[in-house]
Amino acid sequence: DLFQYDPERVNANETFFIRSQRPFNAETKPNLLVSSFLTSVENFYVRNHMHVPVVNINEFKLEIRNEKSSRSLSYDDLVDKYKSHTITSAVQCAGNRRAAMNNEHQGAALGTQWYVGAIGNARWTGVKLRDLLESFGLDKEGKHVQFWGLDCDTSQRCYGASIPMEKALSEDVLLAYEMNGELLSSDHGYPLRVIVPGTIGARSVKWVNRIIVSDKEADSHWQMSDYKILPPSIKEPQQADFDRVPALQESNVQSAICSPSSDEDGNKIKVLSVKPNDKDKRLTVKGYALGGGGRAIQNVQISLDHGKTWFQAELEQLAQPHMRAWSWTLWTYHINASDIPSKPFDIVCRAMDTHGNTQPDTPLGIWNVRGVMNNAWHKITLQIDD
Ligand code: MTE
Ligand code: MO
Repeated sequence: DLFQYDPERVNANETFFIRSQRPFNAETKPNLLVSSFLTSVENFYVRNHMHVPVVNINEFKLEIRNEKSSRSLSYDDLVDKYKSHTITSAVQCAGNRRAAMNNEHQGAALGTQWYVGAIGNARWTGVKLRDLLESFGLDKEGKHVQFWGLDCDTSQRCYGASIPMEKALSEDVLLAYEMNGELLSSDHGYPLRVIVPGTIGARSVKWVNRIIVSDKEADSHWQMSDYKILPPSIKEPQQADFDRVPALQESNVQSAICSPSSDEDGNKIKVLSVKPNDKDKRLTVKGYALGGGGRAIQNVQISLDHGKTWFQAELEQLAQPHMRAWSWTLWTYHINASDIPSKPFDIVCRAMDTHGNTQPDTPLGIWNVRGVMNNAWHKITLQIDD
């Protein structure tokens, strides 16, 4: 039983919408996402493609190699010999918001049916990948850096992914051993994981124990035949010529409404009944936004008339260096009671980054059969209780 070392997940049903148990896939309930700027370890979504591997830290070795040479480091070597670096970064699955990509015209978006919670924001501490590559003289030795995890299936195929060397040598790509100041939990990659900020979650390989510098991308399923935007004519992934489509790397501009929300499975919510906050008869709306690729969020806008007119939300964000805005932005907007229709009505949100990139109004124009990179305006439907 490969899953025998999966951790016990206390209160998982209160925290998450659980999409599958084996492997464990669970997204954070929306109201919890906006309850704090940093997502706690307990509340952070989990996306596992296989079981959680068990690691004996005294035997753990990180192998670093190219075609010519191979070296390895113990966990203590890594932690003691290299300078530590901390960043605040969101991690978002490229499949976040996939459920909203299913439509009657183009068909199903295949994969885990995530609502808006396959994202979290944390402080990550570790070693710069650049420092490691430079110390082994591997920084000029290949076009890609591959990461391989300890989670392998019965035929010894392990989770793996790669990023371009240029990204690997950039300031903030980490081999992280801490999340929010604690050692990594087993679901989030103990003892070591990659954090590739600004990039889809799939490249932030957990339980990493092999780093390979190569002129080739990782030949894993997840690099080659998944996490790609297939053309809309492809209705079944089996028909696809994956070699002609590039592997996704950078995230795109994203935002979602997280409060009000319901405890019911987010995907099925049609109308939410809410009471305006009593005192001043306002309705407070909250959510997150993320620029992707290190681009900062410039604004988040709310519309009550499907995008004819917009209101500007207040932003909570970190001061981050130019093109290194890895953290998410949280936002708040108070709707005045006088602006709230009495019948059920929709609220939509959309964000714009500092480059003017913004979100498409519907998923129709970005539909793809694997349902990745859905960043259409997020909409919730509300009914005000009297
Ligand atoms: N790394 C390994 N070894 N195995 C995995 O299944 N899933 C990837 C990535 N790294 C995965 C992995 C995907 S698709 C995502 S979105 C993120 O981890 C999720 O990270 P989290 O579970 O810490 O939120
Ligand atoms: Mo993912």
